[in-house]
Amino acid sequence: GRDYSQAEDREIHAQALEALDREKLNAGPFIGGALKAGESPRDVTSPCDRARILGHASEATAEDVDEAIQRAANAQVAWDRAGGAARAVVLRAMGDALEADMDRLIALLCREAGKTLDDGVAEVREAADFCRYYAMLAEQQFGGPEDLIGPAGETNRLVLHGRGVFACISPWNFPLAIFTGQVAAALAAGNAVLAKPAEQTPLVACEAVRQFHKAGLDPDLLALVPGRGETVGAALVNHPGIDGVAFTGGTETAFAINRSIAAREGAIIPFIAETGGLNGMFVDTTALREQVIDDVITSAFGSAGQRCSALRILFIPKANADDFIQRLAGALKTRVIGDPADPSTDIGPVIDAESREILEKHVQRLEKEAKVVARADLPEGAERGDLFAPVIAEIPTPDFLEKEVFGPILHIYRYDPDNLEEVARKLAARGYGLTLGVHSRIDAFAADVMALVPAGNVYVNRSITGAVVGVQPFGGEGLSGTGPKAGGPNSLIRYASEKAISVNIAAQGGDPALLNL
Ligand code: UN1
Repeated sequence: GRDYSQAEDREIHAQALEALDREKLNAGPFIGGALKAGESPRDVTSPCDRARILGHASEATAEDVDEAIQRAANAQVAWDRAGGAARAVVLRAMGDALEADMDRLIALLCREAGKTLDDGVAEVREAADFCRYYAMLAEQQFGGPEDLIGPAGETNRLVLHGRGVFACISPWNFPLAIFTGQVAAALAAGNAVLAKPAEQTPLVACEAVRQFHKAGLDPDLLALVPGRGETVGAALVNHPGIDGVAFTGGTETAFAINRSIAAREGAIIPFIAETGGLNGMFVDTTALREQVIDDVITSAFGSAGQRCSALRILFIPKANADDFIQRLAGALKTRVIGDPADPSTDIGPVIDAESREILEKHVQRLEKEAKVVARADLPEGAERGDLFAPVIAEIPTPDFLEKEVFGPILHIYRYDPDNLEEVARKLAARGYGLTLGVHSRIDAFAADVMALVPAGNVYVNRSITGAVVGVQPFGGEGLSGTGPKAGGPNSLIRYASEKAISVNIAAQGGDPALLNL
């Protein structure tokens, strides 16, 4: 692996960016291994520099979706029957292919999604980890029937198999890792996939699909159908040939998909949603100050706050608040904001102008109804792209935020420890339940916070982002998602169906080997 703190490896990164800039990239409907013309072609530009045209992208048509579903359905039966061990071979090859192409993928993540070098490295590794982890689960859980204990004279077995064709709809904030993770999960469980990437990041998705095919996947088992949610997304979730939907993205979009699926005539299909969070971190007076500062800065401003796991509201006891706020403001000033192609950059751009404008509008509200206590400076030339100056603000009530604000804005609420329960209940009442941080050295404090605030992932005395596949299975409750968690032992269950097979062996002369299903 590379060590990008070393000059040689940084040089390789710079060369990969240059090489990518000389390429002309294309994304569009990618069906049966062929890139199609699609419709509504447009330029893909970089969030770091809107004048930089990375390539072109087109959208899938309704006919493209039909064709891809047809091919997927035909290919899926053999893929399912091949079993988990055969599927694991392809998924492992995909993990290796991603790692082998790491330099180019990091460059592409930087240009198309505005990822810093550290985030790019982490993202390629995470994508490869998903492939390998789900390969392992495919072998363990889809390796053949499990014998159940039943009456004499029959065999009873339970077997997991794919549901059919899955639609995987992924976000722009992890355009490689979440895209690959969803696809790998659906494939591992024996499904074929139509994947719709976020509108902002079609190029990296197209690259991932190419890698899957190169890794030995039958191209009919994975099609890319790029486009808008209102067109392609709607076509997918309403299509009678789609047997399940996996979605990661905003809570509002999840509501819309849920309604569409519920309204489908003659179909009941699973919906796997991983959505937003209104993530809090509760600090008490026993917490280690330096640790808190470090973890808050990482959790709130890492990846420009564009993670669903990111810290949104920090709860500090009022006795320590002034000191903490001053230190956090100082720490924010040390962050380097700018072009993510520069390895020393800590915070890159937000994804697009729309996102930047939503955040600026939120800052206006904070200026009026709350108190902005620190704002970072933007470097020269920031207007070329969508850089947004990170903010720390103090909010007057624990329920000041109604919903997720997706970007580098940290809200702080100073609480009275006597009112901890009331404060925590107000946060919980918003209905989200993704990540939760606790900084304390008192068991009872951590236990109280955990009992009061719903969360799928609780982090104690550490940062609340960067869940590692297989180590911290990731996903929320309530408005934050349906589960199962990504990168955990139960990840594949809802992508699969369970079949119980009972054979009367008395009818075959007591010989269980005759019909050994
Ligand atoms: C997301 O931001 O949509 O733990 C989910 C983390 C990541 C979050 C990914 N796995 O920070």
